[in-house]
Amino acid sequence: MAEANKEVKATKQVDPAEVTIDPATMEMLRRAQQLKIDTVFDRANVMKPCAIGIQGICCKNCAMGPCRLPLPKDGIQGEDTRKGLCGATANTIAARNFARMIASGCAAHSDHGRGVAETFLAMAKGHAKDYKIKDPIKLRAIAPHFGVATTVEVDGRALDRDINEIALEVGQKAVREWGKDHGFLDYLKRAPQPLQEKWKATGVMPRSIDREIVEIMHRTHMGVDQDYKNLMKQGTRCALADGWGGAMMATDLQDIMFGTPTPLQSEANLGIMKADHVNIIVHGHEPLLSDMIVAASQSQDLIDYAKQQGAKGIQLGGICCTANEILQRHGVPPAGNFLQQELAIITGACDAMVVDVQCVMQNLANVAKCFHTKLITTHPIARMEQENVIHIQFDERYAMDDAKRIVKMAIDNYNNRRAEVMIPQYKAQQIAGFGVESIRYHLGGTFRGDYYTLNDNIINGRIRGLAGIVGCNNARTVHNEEGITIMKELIKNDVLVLTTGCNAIAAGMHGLLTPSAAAVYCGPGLAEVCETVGIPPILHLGSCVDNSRILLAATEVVKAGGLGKDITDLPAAGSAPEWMSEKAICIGQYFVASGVYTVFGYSMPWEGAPTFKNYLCKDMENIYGGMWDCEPDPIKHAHKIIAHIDKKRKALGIDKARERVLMDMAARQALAVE
Ligand code: SF4
Ligand code: MSK
Repeated sequence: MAEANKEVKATKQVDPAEVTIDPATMEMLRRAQQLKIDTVFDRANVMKPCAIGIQGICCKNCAMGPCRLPLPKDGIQGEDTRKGLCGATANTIAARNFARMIASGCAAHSDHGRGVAETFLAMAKGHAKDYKIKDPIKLRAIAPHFGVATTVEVDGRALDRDINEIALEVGQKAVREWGKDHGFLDYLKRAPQPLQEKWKATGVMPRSIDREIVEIMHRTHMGVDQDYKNLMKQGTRCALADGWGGAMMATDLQDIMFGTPTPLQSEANLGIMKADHVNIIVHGHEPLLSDMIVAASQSQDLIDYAKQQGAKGIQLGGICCTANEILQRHGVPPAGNFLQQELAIITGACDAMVVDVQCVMQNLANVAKCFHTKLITTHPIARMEQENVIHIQFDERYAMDDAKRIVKMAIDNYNNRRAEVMIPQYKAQQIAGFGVESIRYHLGGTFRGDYYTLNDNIINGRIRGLAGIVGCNNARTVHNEEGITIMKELIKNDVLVLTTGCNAIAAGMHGLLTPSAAAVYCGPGLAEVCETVGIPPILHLGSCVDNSRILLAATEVVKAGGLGKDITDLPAAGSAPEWMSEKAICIGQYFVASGVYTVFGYSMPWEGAPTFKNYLCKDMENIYGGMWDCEPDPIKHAHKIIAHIDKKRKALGIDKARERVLMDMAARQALAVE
């Protein structure tokens, strides 16, 4: 371990108990400190954020800058006269920065989606032999959204069309959505009609995914769009191209190729790693390779090979959204969320960490150097400069071969462990794998699977409302604390929570994703529903791109009736308590533009531009029905959501508690007579 001391610069150490609420994370941080290996927690302690950048008012869009526009100490008195060298106002600068975050977030999700669509098309053409149509029912269900027929008329009869023909046409149409040269994105038609009308009237219907991203980059170049409202109009169009475009297609096509999730049992946290197994951690976002690694690690030849090397088997685990992808479809347990990625290596038991794209910290390479861990990058657009990193470029034409090569490399590394193995013995049980389809089944029952039962329970007040609590960890906040506190407060107040991303992993780690959590943490109404149908009070809906599932679940609630005509009418809200990624800003904007009140935690890059902030947090409600907010205090955060839900319940006329009457036979007969 002398190498650790040499390679990694020690920094000002944090108190592990002050930076996380998770005991496994605390244990590994203590170990890291003993070994003098710095982690993101220490680095956050040493490097403070720029006081101007954090407020959104630093512009570096041309070489005359960076121009910084700090707020005067006594606030804005009278006219706001701050301006950059070119004259750009604080509003312009903050809006340009915000729009660029949206563009980056949309690009990340949607380029992921493009990769999936291209692989889907290659599969349909027979060029990617290891991928199959695992869910033909879902393929038939989504084909009409692309205008692809699922039946063919023969002798006046409508017969089912060949599934491979449908796949080919869907793949071709899907790939074109990134660069189509006329019209609007096909999937926009899936939104409730009033929402589509709103988008048309306000001119924010996305045309093609790439175009909306490119147009943001053009508009935010020096000397182009200098009106914060017009900039945010394009920001909205781009965000919608993600939520109702690239991300939604990624989810659908992944479900078709890898299986639509159904609830399954698993575990979560670093304690899922096993000292006597070959441990492989997959990390990033795209399931194209990780799904193959699941299959490879379950293949008998590789299990036998692992045993020949002295291991008892192969333990696969995940970090970040790749973890969510293989959890929801295969039950592979997450080893942790974003802030735990370095810690998985510090266990000394990680034989290989395989990364693809997004949320992968470059410091993994420095940490891996201190252990035997093979750090393997797999994506051509995401490589690392450090020499100890191995690059195995994944090729979907030889997907299983690549996956097997990687798993074998991990097995070969098992006997190279050189540090003492210290796996924190903390993990929790969880049920994950919910989706639009399984909510219908679980809350609707076997015989009349639908959203009516969910709506009934919202109308009768057992469920007060719905909250989508999503997003990351952020080293500027206490790991998992905000998300967990908010979710507990919401379910205590009978709000059913839908979760994705690293927040979903946090919920699993802290034991909130089991049906039995209902009796412990929920208010009486939500507890009764959860216990009756056997669901957790917090439903794990997958990865970052799967926030599209939340949009579609909300659309199903609208369709089922009784709760208004549009998503904005629902007693529902969105939140990203510990956000850090630009993708979160993009998600937030498509939630807002879909009519959802959306609260973020930590801090938002609008504080230095009060007029721009007011536009996002107040005026947008008049345009889209949804608006932004920021609240770092988790209890206040939860109660802002609850207050919004109550406001919507009142508008729907379902705010009065209805007396529940247990009816006897005579009372029921009297009702029938009426
Ligand atoms: Fe400064 Fe304007 Fe250049 Fe931005 S675009 S760096 S505000 S001169
Ligand atoms: S991985 S974007 S830290 S949720 Fe999707 Fe987690 Fe946020 Fe990355």
